[in-house]
This record gives sequence, C-alpha cells and structure tokens, in this order.
Amino acid sequence: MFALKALLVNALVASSALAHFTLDYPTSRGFDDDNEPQYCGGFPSVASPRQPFPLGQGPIHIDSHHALATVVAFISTSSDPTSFDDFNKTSNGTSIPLASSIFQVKQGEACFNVDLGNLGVGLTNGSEVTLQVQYDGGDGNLYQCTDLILIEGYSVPSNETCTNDASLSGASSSSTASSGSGSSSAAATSAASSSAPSSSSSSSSGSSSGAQGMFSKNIVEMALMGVLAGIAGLALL
Ligand SMILES: *[C@@H]1O[C@H](CO)[C@@H](O)[C@H](O)[C@H]1NC(C)=O
Ligand SMILES: *[C@@H]1O[C@H](CO)[C@@H](O)[C@H](O)[C@H]1NC(C)=O
Ligand SMILES: *[C@@H]1O[C@H](CO)[C@@H](O)[C@H](O)[C@H]1NC(C)=O
Ligand SMILES: *[C@@H]1O[C@H](CO)[C@@H](O)[C@H](O)[C@H]1NC(C)=O
Ligand SMILES: [Cu+2]
Repeated sequence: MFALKALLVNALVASSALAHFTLDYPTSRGFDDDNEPQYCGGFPSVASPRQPFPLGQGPIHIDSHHALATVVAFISTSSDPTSFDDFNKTSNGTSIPLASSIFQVKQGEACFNVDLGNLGVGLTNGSEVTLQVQYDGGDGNLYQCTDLILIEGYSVPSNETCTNDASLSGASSSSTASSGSGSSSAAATSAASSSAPSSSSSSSSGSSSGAQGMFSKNIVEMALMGVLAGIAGLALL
C-alpha cells in the first residue's frame, strides 16, 4: 500500500513537472515547475559560467507544454539583475526594447531568433546580459532566465540554429534573417504570407522537431496513465 501511494505520488509529480514550459537553449538557470511564475522562474542568481552567445543573430529554443501560449523575450544589461526592473532600463537609464516580438507557439518544441547587438543599448563583444523568456499558456506568466556573454561571430552548435522562427509568424517581420541573394521584396512577402521555410534543410528539421513533440506527448500520456492507474489502485484499497 505504501508502495502504491508512492507510485501515485510519483505519477502526479511526473505529470506536473511536464506542465508549463522549458527553456532548452541557451541553457536555463534552472527549472522548478512550482516556482516558474516567479522572477527568473525562481532562480534569482546569475549562473556561472555565462554561456557564449552570438552578439548578432542567435537562436532561443523552448519546449511548450500548453496547447497555445504567448511568448516574449527581454534582456537585462546588468551583470547581476535582481528584479524585473533591471530588464527595463540600462544602468544609465536608457530603456531596453524587447528582445523579440510578442508571438504565439503551439505545443511542442519551438525556436526563435534574437539579435541582441541590434537592440541599440550599446552591447558589444564581451557584454554580459541575462535573457528572460516570459510565457503565458493560460495559467499566468511563467519565466525562465539564461546568463550570456555576447561574442561577435560566435557560432552556435549546428543543431541549435533556428530556421523556422516562431517569432516571425506574427504581423511585423522586419527580418533579414535568412541570408542569400533573393530579392528582398519577394522574401518579405513569403515571410509575411506564411512561415514556409526557404530551404529543404529547414523542412527536415521541422519534421524532426515534430517527432520530438510527439515523443513528449507520449510521455504526458504515459504519465496520465500512471496517475489513472494510481487512482484505480487507491480505490481498490
Ligand atoms: C517595465 O516596467 C513596467 C512598469 O513598471 C512593468 O510593468 C514591466 O513589467 C517592466 N518590463 C519588464 C520587461 O520588466
Ligand atoms: C547609455 O549607454 C549606452 C550604452 O553604453 C549609450 O549608447 C547611450 O548613449 C547612453 N545614454 C546616455 C543617456 O548616456
Ligand atoms: C571577443 O571577445 C573575446 C573574449 O571575450 C575575444 O577572444 C575575441 O577575440 C573578441 N572578438 C572580437 C571580434 O573582438
Ligand atoms: C542538440 O544537441 C544537444 C547535444 O546532443 C542536445 O542536448 C540538444 O537537445 C540538441 N538540440 C536540439 C534543438 O535538438
Ligand atoms: Cu502551465
């Protein structure tokens, strides 16, 4: 009976830990399901060492466990931010623009690109920033933070590049994201009309992330079955 109760508790914990969202790249300071509504997801201290991240365009990967969620990212230029206020202004009072558009993601893995060197807040090679992702999947704002050092020309691991940028699906896309020689007006219309990726490699990465999405969905289903089995077990006692 104790074993059964432990099993039920484990199943409940497992299912709740799969809720909300995770920040997968760059690596989050930490994930704590219960504290995710707090500043930096309940991890207020800078993680050391800071992770190298491009001063120019760089990718952010999240995994969303709600059917539909609203996402935005913003940064602090303080080397030791302590509150949301530190994500509003630089030390000399310049206000910091959002690091991304405000956009929506469906359940599963998603990525978007930021260009921190272009925010107009004086970031240069070696600047230290903290990026905070805000996510609302219907149960309030949730947060995750990651501590970065910006490196000019830094190449992210090849599997972390973001070709299907979820932040571009909304209205304003002034992106010069995809390199290449296509006419800019054609690129703008195709970006606006759909999220159709321009290269075949991006469609293959899209399908692989789809497979991972299904994989995590299976985990959720298994966890739910575990809960049901635990409840059924208790009813028998
Ligand atoms: C900036 O300040 C406003 C007003 O205090 C606050 O509502 C908002 O959440 C802050 N923004 C960030 C990114 O911290
Ligand atoms: C504040 O600092 C930024 C970055 O160093 C600089 O670009 C900007 O001109 C400064 N603004 C003021 C009002 O001093
Ligand atoms: C950027 O800074 C790193 C050390 O933080 C240095 O190794 C590198 O040479 C610098 N790159 C440029 C382009 O200045
Ligand atoms: C990229 O590879 C690393 C190391 O194998 C892995 O931890 C990470 O999840 C991968 N990223 C993506 C987006 O698949
Ligand atoms: Cu949630």
